[in-house]
Amino acid sequence: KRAPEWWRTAVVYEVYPRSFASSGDRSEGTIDGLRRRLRHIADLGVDALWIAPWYPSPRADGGYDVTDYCGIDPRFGTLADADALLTEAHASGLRVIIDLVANHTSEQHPWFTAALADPNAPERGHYVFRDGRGPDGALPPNNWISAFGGVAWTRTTDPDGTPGQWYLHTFAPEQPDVDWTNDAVRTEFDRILRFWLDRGVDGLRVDAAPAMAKAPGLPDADYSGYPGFASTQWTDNPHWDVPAVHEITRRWRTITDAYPGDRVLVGEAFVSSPERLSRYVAPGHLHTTFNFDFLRTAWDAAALRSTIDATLAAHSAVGAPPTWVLSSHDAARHVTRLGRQDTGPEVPVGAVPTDLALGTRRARAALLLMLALPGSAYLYQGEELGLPEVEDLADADLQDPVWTRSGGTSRGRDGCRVPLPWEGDRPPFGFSEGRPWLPQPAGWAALTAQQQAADPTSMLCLYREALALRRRLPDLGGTRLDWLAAADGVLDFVRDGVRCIVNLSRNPVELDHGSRVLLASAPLDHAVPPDGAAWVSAR
Ligand code: ISL
Repeated sequence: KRAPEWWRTAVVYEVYPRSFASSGDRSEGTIDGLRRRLRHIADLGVDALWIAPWYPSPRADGGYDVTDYCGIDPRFGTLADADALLTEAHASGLRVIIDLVANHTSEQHPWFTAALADPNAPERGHYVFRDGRGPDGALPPNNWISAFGGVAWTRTTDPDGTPGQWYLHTFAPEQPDVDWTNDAVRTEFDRILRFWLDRGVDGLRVDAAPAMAKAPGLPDADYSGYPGFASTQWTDNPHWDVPAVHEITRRWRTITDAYPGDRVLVGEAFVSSPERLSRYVAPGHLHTTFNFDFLRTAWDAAALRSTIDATLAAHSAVGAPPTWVLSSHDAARHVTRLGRQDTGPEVPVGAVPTDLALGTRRARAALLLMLALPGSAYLYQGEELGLPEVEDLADADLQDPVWTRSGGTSRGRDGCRVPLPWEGDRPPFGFSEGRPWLPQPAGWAALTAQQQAADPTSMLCLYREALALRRRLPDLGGTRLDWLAAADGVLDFVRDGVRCIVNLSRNPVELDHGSRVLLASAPLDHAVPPDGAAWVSAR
């Protein structure tokens, strides 16, 4: 009998390379810096790392605007550095997943430059160019809006200086959407996929997967009560999660599966429901996806249980592993989110006071919950240090397009992208020699990796212990989960020989006499305290 594929139970660590570790005299992360700190990831006990885009890019969207899909941004290093990283990661027992940004290119990609230079160039067909509506085509071709706010179309100027066609961009104007009905686009991305698989990557993360297909004819969207791109209520959207997207992924699956060694395609698909998510991992499509539902589920036992049950049901129906995510480079860090007492995830960070001690206790419990669930989990760099969202970055330091385009209504995503604190008692905390590209809070002296490694009660030590235990406990590797009867506000379930108790109520949960505790998020004293969790032997 064949062993289950590694990605069905893998814990994957997201590296945001600009903020992981620097080298030389740079103020931002490099591949060399990542290589030097690879031990940190290996010692954590994860199975793989996923590296956010490292390609040449003008960085209008932090690297998600690519000009050369088969190159490395010189600010990060060289292809030779990338090869060395792959070799060293593999030697340390770590697989490597890289990012595939296939919904759009940079506006500075040679295709787009050629498309702008000549309205009759074949490259126009690589993108979604349309004539405008109204007199002189002065209105956008339809009413679609961008994920970053504002109209999803930008008008071009023809080489002779007259106003020209409009092009579609689901994200920033610097990120024109490619047209996935165009054969040249499909062929080129086949080549890109093979380029990296040939180099030895273990997988690719498919960025913004739900954006890739658009409804034929590009009809106006119905935005009445518009709740946001991946809202649980918006299921019939002509430019997000359109069924034709699944034809693109089927093509890639054929390419990937022709390679030896269990290569994996991970979909980044923030969609309306677990059932819609499971369509991305139906047989013959992507192997697995990110499930963002914990990001929009309140710290509430009933809500979490219903998210878990719906996720398990939808994924088991298609034979794909459920996955779990608490943080990413797109969301406010969960220590901060969970530290907003009794508020749902929809409340913007900063709108209510944050209790970081509370958020930290809950984050510790949330880790034990996530790692006890069936399937695969994604960690985001810095969560193992319990880093909070940096909410007080100066306006002048903010770089994220969500901020620059929102007119100040959103602070953007820079607050979760602040460079990691490695060691020492003041910034840059061993991240770089000079001033880091985003300033680190002085208070992070207490949160450096070095400081925490020496403290058995630290977040870092909890992550290491939980991940080591998860590897040693085969019971956590299966797909079965049995709920036990529990008091209000308590999650209690068994995974064969391991029982997980998460206490979201205000009362302690007494443990049975003689219980063998395997790991706890907080000191126990015969009971799991409020906002605590424990793994207990069920044998
Ligand atoms: O924020 C989200 C989920 O937490 C989503 O709305 C997300 O922004 C969307 O699914 C796409 O994100 C990805 O592509 C973007 C890029 O800005 C993000 O950083 C990336 O993760 C465009 O390439």
